Amino acid sequence: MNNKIEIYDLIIIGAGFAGLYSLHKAKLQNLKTIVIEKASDVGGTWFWNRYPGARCDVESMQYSYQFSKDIEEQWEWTEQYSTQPEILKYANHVADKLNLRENINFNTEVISAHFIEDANMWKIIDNNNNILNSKFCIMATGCLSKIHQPNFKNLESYTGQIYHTGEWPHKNVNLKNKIVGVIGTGSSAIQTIPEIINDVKKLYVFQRTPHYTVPARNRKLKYFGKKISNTNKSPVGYDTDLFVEEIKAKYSEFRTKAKNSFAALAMPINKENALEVSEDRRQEVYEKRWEMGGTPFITAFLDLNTNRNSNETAAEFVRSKIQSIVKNDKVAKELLPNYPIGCKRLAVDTDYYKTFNNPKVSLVNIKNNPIKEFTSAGLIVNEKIYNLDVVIMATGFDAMTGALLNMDIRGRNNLSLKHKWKNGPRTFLGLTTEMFPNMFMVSGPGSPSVLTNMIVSIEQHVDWIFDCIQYLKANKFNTIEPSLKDENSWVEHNKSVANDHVRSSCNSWYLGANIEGKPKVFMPYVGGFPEYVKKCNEISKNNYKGFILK
Ligand code: NA7
Repeated sequence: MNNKIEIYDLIIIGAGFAGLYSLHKAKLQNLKTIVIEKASDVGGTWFWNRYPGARCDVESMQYSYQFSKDIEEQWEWTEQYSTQPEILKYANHVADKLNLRENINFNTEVISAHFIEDANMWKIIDNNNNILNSKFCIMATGCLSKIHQPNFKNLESYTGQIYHTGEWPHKNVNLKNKIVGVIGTGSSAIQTIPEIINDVKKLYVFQRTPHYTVPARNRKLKYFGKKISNTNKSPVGYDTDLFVEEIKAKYSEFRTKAKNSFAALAMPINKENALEVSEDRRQEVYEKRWEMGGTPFITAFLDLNTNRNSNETAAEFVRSKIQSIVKNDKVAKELLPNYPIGCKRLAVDTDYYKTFNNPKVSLVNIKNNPIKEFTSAGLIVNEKIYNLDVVIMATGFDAMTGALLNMDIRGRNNLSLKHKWKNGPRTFLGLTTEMFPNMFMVSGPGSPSVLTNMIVSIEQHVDWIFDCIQYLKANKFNTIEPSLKDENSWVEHNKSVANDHVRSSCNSWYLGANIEGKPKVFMPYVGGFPEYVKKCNEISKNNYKGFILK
């Protein structure tokens, strides 16, 4: 046991986009800070999710930091939707440019974080038994960072290779001429499957629930190669050529537009309601969105998220597309989702449905006949044995709370976060939780986070946290934590906005429904980014009303 105790102003857990920006802000405020990161390098989700075809579903020109004009100007994205390697390169570029690595402990995992009341300090113990003390603690642990590995019977007896998309190895995985099974058909599987089909000898796709996905229609970004001072062209380029200089010339206007939109994402909005237009008009709009590609499909009409009958028209349109793309009627039928579109996060793909026309692919419906068990050579479904050289688990994450509850976090009175959240997460603004003073979460449950462009949400959270730390210092307060009353009303407000929303109408990871035994609580705030920011700003402007400052 190493008893050396280091004392910091701030400890940040995680070196993904939230951790990196937090560290940058901490350095600007001259706070003695250390970041603890489990991985061997920066990047968070983009460090781990390096499976074939991994790509962001938010446009690159939007999925990037805006706090530094320099970085914004210099960095050159190459595609409309960036690949995982390019995003990781960007994270590395930011870390290098801002000189962040010297304050990051890589290959280190936090085991526990306990608030020591007498000293008003967080005591953190890592996997090397190092003890670190700190006044403030920022959990930049990510929303999709603890993988979900279902506990399949006899999994340990399987002698083939197993890879989880969320912990894909750094070495090249050779799938050439292999018989491969993919378990799960969420976004990760939807990106992986078309990417590996040419290599494999045979691909079995084990599907429990069909997912909706729309074509990305990803393209290379174009460069004029010259600086443009102004332009009238809309920077939202889903259905036009994308010239980077034109976007950059209007970048701040573009970013403001995004921040004022529901998902902190600038995308084309149609103000019509789906059932208030003619059938012809509806089809015309859906066709155009389908051709345009990407998540703007879900903003084809204003009421798709709020009116189930309207939503059904969009769902039916996608079903008809599936049936027209997939040639085998039986397979097409198995691929049809039967719940509201957008309830599970809408995926964007390149040739996903088309891949099912390839004779190498077999779709295995495991809805009513789950995987019974693994054998040494494969797995059994409905008494049929599938021999597999490789199994790809595309089974998702213990989202939003998984990484936090994986650590032994204790607040005042030795209260554990696990205990406090036993019936679901409870936060004030998704930033803080009562009984855990000076502990901040970036994009925590109860904030818009995963329902928005994550980087915009991250910057907003980090800015709010550092304004708060500055305020505490300037006003000589030692601690901040939310009042129980205000936390309760935030939790109730979250519940009420989620109640009738389409997002909470099916079993999704937003609801914790993918993890056995996890309380079913809709975790992200679904009231929209602008509304949320307004609330956060009101609170800070009112001397942190709703918080107890000591
Ligand atoms: P998702 O979207 O949670 O998908 C996981 C998939 O794995 C989904 O199809 C699940 O079926 C399936 N799954 C999970 N557990 C099992 C078991 N026990 N048996 C069979 N199938 C199972 O994770 P992704 O990694 O694809 O995407 C996560 C997010 O990353 C995504 O939303 C984007 O934001 C990026 P189910 O639907 O639960 O029936």
